[in-house]
Amino acid sequence: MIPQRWKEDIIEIGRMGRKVPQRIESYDQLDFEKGQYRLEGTLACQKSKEYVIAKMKEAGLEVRIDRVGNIFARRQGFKTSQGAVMSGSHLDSVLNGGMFDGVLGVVSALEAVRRMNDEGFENQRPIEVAAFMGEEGSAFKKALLGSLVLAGKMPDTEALAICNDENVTLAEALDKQKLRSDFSMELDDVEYFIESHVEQGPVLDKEKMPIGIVENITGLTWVNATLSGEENHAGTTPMAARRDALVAGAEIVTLTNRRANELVKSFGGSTVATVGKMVVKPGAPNIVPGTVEMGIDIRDSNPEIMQKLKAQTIASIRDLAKRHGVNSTIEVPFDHPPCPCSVEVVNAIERAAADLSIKTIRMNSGAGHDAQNIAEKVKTAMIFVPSINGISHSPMEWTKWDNIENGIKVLTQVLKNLSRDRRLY
Ligand code: HGY
Ligand code: MN
Ligand code: MN
Repeated sequence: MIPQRWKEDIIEIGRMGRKVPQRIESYDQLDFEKGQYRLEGTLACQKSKEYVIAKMKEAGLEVRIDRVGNIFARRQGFKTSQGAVMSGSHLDSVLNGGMFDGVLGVVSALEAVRRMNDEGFENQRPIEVAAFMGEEGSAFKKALLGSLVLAGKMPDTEALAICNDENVTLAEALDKQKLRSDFSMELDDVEYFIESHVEQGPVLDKEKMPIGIVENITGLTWVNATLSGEENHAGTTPMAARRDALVAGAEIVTLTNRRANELVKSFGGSTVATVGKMVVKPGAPNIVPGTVEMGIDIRDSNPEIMQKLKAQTIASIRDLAKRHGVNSTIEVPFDHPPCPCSVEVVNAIERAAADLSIKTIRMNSGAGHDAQNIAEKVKTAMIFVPSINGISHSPMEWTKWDNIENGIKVLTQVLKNLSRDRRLY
């Protein structure tokens, strides 16, 4: 029997995130046209945050929002001097994204606290439920932005000045939504962090395993390039006289893909590279493309290989642009190193699942997460639940309700264990 409370939260936030708000409650209702558009700064994202804040208050939590819009909700412990136990994820989505990515982690943490309320559990360490701002980088250009500032890796003033495609700064967007304040959360006051998340990959679903415990989170970096050639008439411009930005761009795509495959072949590792964005301007068949804007996503759990591929990609962009007579400007909006998780927290999750007779495997994460920023200062690990066919960043993203219930059970147990006095644990 699946408790309705958290399921309703996920369905309701998913409803708000669709261009045409509509409830989807089962896998067979999924539709490629009905993805999530909860980009940071949009009305859909604002509504999902307001919904979650209301639920946090209903659960008796003390809600605070920091300078860059990270939301924290605290269940006071009776040993407030001890470091808190924090759990959460993000509410923003990618373009046409799935309804579980991020939302599952926020709702699972909220539900864990509601279950503690139901049974009158008394936590010694304070417990914080967190919803981090702008994890996807789909609006304000840098992924994991809210947790990057929280971890002290970027000044809040720099983040607040970043503009979205409508040239609205993050500060303006958050002020308009009344979703930021002067509160600041100090990670020094946090002892443990656990992020629950859909796996977004095929391992758990293929192995029919209910829970994954993340030991390592991949490194990820983006290389954004603008190639500027010369718009011209497709009929009258001789081939030899062209400065075609797209021909250069197309070679960069195939070279990047080939290099990543070669690295996987030689090192058998987790190297991935994707040219996920390619905007051709002006974009008509009878005009030689003058400008191409590319976004390249490069990842590896081995930092040396990731840096090597990033450097090779940057060098190739410059070289191929030159060869095709086009100019190139390159920007690296962020570079998040791979992150080993805390052995203590991994063990704590494993023990909690074993106490509940729920099977687990240890694994790596090919997706980036706020947890990798928090881990810079806090003992951190992640709980994964299966993604059907490993699909994510797609409207076809789905996780079975009973798998989510398993994840919530394990999260609740490990948060209770960690929030007791360390001597009991
Ligand atoms: O891109 C990622 O890996 C994450 O979903 N932001
Ligand atoms: Mn994502
Ligand atoms: Mn996510």
